[in-house]
Amino acid sequence: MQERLALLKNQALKAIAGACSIVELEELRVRYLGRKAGALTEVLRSLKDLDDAEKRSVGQAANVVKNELTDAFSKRLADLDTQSAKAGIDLTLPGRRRFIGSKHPLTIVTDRIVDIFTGMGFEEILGPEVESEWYNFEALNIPEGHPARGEMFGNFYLPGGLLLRSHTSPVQIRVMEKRKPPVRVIAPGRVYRRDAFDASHSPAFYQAEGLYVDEDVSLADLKGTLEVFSQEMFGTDIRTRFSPSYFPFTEPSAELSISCVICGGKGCSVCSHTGWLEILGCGMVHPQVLRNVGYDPEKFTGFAFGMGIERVAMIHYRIDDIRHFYSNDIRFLSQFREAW
Ligand code: 2U9
Repeated sequence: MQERLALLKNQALKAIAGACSIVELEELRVRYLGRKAGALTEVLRSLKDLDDAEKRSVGQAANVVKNELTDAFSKRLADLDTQSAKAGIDLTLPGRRRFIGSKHPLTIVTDRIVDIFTGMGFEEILGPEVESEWYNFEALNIPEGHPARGEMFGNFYLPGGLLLRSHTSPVQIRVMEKRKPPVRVIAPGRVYRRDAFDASHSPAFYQAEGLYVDEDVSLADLKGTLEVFSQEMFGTDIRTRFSPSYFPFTEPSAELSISCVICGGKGCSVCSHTGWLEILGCGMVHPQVLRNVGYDPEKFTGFAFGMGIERVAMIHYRIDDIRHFYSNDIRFLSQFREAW
């Protein structure tokens, strides 16, 4: 037994002296001193089979070896540490973080918009990108012959009278057809228009549209909801302004502007020296739209709004060209973090 101990000790000391890394040293420590299957631990465990006198002498010797090895491990560890420090490696530093990718800025902003509205009781809904003329136009009070419906005017028609949706409004029509009020939904998604591809236009872009229909929904509800949205999205220091507008599917209609995030309202090139930035269109749902889905406009009223997500993202992140979003340049895309 004593011989076995001596052999084990010599083997271990040799191995410890030869260990070149902390990982290797730790493997050796487990092999010799490990609680479960360490070689020395096995010796100590086998003591129970010896008679009393042997138990005492071998036990003492084993403990001496254990202390010697423990000492040797600590010394070698300190040596390896010093070596690393001399080589300019600080083992106490946290490891390097790997770049695991980041969300697309439009995803970050879409998620944020949806979060703000779901926080106010809206439900996120999605729908098809290929639509019929009924859902994309007719139901929204955009009649046949209206300039907004033409192929020339900017729609992508497909064979069979279908088209790529030009806004996400058909998603809300589909929900209203299926449900009775109250309906309170937010519909984000991609839409298509035959537009130029320049600094501020793209033939495919993203929108988020909201709709709230119930008894007694008023213009005050619309203003309050969109003012809360503006402050949550752009900060509590911005001011808001509603100005009259026109859309076939809302009456009255309005555009919402915020005080310019660049100049604070003094006037600069970004806000064309007006001090204001338009961020969305909105209005009270046109009674004909309610009738088209079988709602009684004498009983129910509603408000709706729509915004271009790229525009919101460009204002928020101060991006001057919409084409950056689709360039797939990793140097651009990796700059964006969720800041909320
Ligand atoms: C239903 C009824 C009404 C959605 C609305 C706007 C005003 C609007 C534009 C913003 C910038 C489109 O991306 S953009 O070019 N949208 O100004 N959208 S009200 O109105 C609806 C929607 C659905 C059933």
